[in-house]
Amino acid sequence: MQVVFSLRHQAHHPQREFESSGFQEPFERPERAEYIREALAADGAFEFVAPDDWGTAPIEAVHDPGLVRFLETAWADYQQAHGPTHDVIPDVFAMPQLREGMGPATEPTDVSARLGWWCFETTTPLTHGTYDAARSSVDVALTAAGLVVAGERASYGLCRPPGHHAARAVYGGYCFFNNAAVAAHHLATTTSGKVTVLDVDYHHGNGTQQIFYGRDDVQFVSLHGDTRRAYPYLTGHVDERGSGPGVGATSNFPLPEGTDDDAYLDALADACADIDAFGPDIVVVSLGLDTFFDDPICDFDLTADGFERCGALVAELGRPTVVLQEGGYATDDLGENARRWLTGLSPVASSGPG
Ligand code: Q9C
Ligand code: ZN
Repeated sequence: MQVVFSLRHQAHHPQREFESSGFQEPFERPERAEYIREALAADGAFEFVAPDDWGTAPIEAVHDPGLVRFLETAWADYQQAHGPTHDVIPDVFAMPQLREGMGPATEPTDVSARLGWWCFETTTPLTHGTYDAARSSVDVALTAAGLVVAGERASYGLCRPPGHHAARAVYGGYCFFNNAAVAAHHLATTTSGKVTVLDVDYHHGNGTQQIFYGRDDVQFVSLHGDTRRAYPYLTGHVDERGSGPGVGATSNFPLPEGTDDDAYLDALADACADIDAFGPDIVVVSLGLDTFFDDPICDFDLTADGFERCGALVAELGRPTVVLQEGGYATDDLGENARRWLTGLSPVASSGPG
């Protein structure tokens, strides 16, 4: 299987993230991608390729161009106004309730105020190299998508930073651009086929759901920690099924604390039944490995064996599949967990090159 990877992800390396009770070491750090790269490089079944440069047009096809412009310039603007700093985190969020009854706000001009306009939470710092890394992560996703268009049965984009929490006009949750959504939109519009995004990250893919909620050409199916107890809290409930022409093209499977391999695979089989009913031409998997029993910020109980079974079940859909990396914070096990999931998807690849 071909693996798309770029060292440019390393340009995004926040020093700390802010959570309600204070600053902590970032969970989303460069070693995550490096450990996955090492584990796949040590297995002869995987072949590495560099991403192409796709520019900003495919990003602006799903995101507000204002968000792209902001991420391109905000770090430098902030340094000029308030620097030097390493990380930049918003302090005032543009909550619509603030102007209730007064009409909507417009984008502020002050850079600190713009941070709270384009970002929804505090664990996603902007740094000197964030824009560059986020752009390269999208390039990785689009290049992996291109491999499947060119005839590969499966490909893997080792995206970092992740993407699925980024909505059309707001970033957060360690995500800046929604790699899976950019790739799925690109696939749906350039192949005029139907595309499913299957999101198996522990956290609900609120951004991807939001981007495709009203559409019938891209299905969104997610398994996740029930958002009555888990981040991002505001989306991911079973009654969210899509809107307008998209009604029925969104499916959510919220799961309880302690969900183990067998329980997860049962839910994944139900998700796959919804995918079969939709009948996509291509599947994009948002692969979070934070469902692992030893993940430091999540509460599921999956094992490496379970990940291989998940990959094998997705292979049974029998459709070309683009796998894109999302979360996963048990850094020491991340490489092996990714390798096992991909081996389950593509067992043929393990028995020889190509
Ligand atoms: N107390 C991804 O896995 N912190 N993002 C939540 C809840 C943010 C996860 C804190 C978690 C973001 C891609
Ligand atoms: Zn996650």
